[in-house]
Amino acid sequence: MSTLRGRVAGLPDWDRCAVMGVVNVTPDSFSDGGEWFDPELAVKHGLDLVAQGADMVDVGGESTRPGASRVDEAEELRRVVPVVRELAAAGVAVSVDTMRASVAEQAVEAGARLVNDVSGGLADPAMIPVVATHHVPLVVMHWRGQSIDMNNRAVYADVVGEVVDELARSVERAVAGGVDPQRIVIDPGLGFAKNAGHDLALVAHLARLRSLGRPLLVAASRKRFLGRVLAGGEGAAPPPARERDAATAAVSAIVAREGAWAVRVHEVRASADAVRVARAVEEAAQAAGAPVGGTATTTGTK
Ligand code: PMM
Repeated sequence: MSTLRGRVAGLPDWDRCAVMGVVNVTPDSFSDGGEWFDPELAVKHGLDLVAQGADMVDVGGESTRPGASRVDEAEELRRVVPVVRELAAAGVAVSVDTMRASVAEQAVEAGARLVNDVSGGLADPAMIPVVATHHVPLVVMHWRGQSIDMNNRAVYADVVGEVVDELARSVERAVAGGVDPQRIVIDPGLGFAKNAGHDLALVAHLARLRSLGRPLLVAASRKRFLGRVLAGGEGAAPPPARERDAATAAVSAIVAREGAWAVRVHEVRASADAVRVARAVEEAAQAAGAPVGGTATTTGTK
């Protein structure tokens, strides 16, 4: 199964789907805006996420919620770099969530081991050269433009096919710019220029994304499509973002079983359990001679 999941050069080889915990050092993220805006609280939160089972911690200083406008560069640097430095010094595998090459570069110099660019290198022409020069792994997410008007770009004839093709082009651009293909992770970008139906279709067809041959990160945590699934009826209000953690863990179990390399989540504990259950089921399925679903008996006890 690890062949399904793949490996990312420069990062540990976890024997299951990895869990990336989110620390948003922002006042306005849709899911946890304001909670970890203070750098000390952000560092403490990152350490708590590791204690709860996170394999990596993703630190971001710019909200990408639909309609968000950009934060300026100096402010993003001020928010992100000190938090990355402290977490990395504490031995945490830190990822930096940024579309800016300058932020990626300073974060890597402060100890970040992975650059998570939701634009897949499209927002800042200097991003690919920075990642290539520093030999760090890069998350290439499917992206069609900045958050301010991305919902207008949620138009697809075949969402899975178009996301696969567009991601393939972003990966080619990164490789042509000198990024080691063995260090590239792909991500369908759930909720980015996508409606709930698009997101569900992508989760349902992860195998087609995996056909690109790169490890896959899935970031469903607390997103709108889960709110829609949980709304419970025509016209009913979706539960708020913070009440979508059980649904998030359900997605973590499903995508781990489908060979995702990692999940990116705000609430770590339940997803850390989910990926371990998925791993145990995977091992049972692989055990010699054991058909999935167990052997048939007529007198089974529970
Ligand atoms: N989504 C958000 C932020 N960063 N990074 C990746 N790779 N994939 C995503 O889908 C993604 C991301 C949305 O904001 P949040 O931090 O509030 O979840």
